[in-house]
Amino acid sequence: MKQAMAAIVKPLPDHLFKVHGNSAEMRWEAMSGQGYHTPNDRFFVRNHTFTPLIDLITWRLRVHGAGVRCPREFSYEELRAMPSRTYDVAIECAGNGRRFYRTQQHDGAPGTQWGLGGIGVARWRGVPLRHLLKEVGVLPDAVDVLPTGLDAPFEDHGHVRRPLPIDKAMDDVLVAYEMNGVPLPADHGFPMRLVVPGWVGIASIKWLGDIEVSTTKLFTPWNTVFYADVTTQPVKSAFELAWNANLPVGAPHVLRGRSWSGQGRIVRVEVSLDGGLTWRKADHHGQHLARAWLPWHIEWAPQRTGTRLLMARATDETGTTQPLTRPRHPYGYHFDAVVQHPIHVVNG
Ligand SMILES: Nc1nc2c(c(=O)[nH]1)N[C@H]1C(S)=C(S)[C@@H](COP(=O)(O)O)O[C@H]1N2
Ligand SMILES: [Mo]
Repeated sequence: MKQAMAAIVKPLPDHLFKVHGNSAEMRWEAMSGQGYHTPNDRFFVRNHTFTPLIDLITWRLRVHGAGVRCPREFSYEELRAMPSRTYDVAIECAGNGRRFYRTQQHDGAPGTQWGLGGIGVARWRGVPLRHLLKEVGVLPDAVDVLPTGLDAPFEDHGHVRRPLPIDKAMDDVLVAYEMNGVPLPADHGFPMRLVVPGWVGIASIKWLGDIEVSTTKLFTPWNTVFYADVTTQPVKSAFELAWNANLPVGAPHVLRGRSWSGQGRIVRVEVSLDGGLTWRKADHHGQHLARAWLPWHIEWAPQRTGTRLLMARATDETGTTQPLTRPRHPYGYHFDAVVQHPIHVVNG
């Protein structure tokens, strides 16, 4: 039987995902009852075109350019045999929360209308990019590192590729081949992807085929047009609840959520259950890692039925607190304002 080619390979059941064209947003209620990491079956997918199926036998990672002394190709086995590192790191789309420019601020931006589900935290294992660059003799005058994906060219812009400054490339970037203990799933970059902690998702190029190291600044549509001036992700928070969830009146509830920032560890989370009149400090549980997220909870026994707006705001270790509004952005990136999450308190 012939089937239409899907942009995403894994199943996208409606209770876990909201599909936006070639991409799929995680529903936040899908994190309820989960551990620290986002399971692979519910991790969001952001594809410029569609997930390619790559043959390991012929796949090679080519590392070359004026900034290296001995350019070469690496096979999958060669990379797997190198010393590996494991990082718990969030990947988040720069456009995560774009929808709220329109729904909360009445000044929308074009592009995928993500709610807050364009983020996930996984345990990534792979080879530090620094190690790979040393293997090919990275030169002191290297400036940029340009990873290119093997997925189909995007419109007339060529393959998805975005330069990374050499300092970041030599710092904490991973060439990852494992996600939460299994080989990278096709949709998340099999056989290898970059994982660039703290930075916008576009930096974490999937389906890596080529890495060029230059001795001059590089420019591609992904650092001049799309995602031009965005690097580090701002502070955000989400409740592990469905949009318009029903909560029984009178019963004690534990409201759970997570907060994150690309700039560092979350140090405080406050929740308002009355639309922003009063704020209470949330307690946190589980791991507390920089460049991933902080799970938190707060108890609440609503006494009246009706619709409420739940709000959570976090502060990170740089002292940045989520604002109530965010200045408009032409591409709708970096919506970090407090999100008003509607729920209905109903008779039990
Ligand atoms: N080759 C390639 N890499 C890519 C993309 C893409 O379309 N092609 N999308 C980028 C964007 S915009 C994001 S937000 C992340 C999403 O990673 P995920 O699909 O594993 O969640 O991958 C990035 N890497
Ligand atoms: Mo993205």
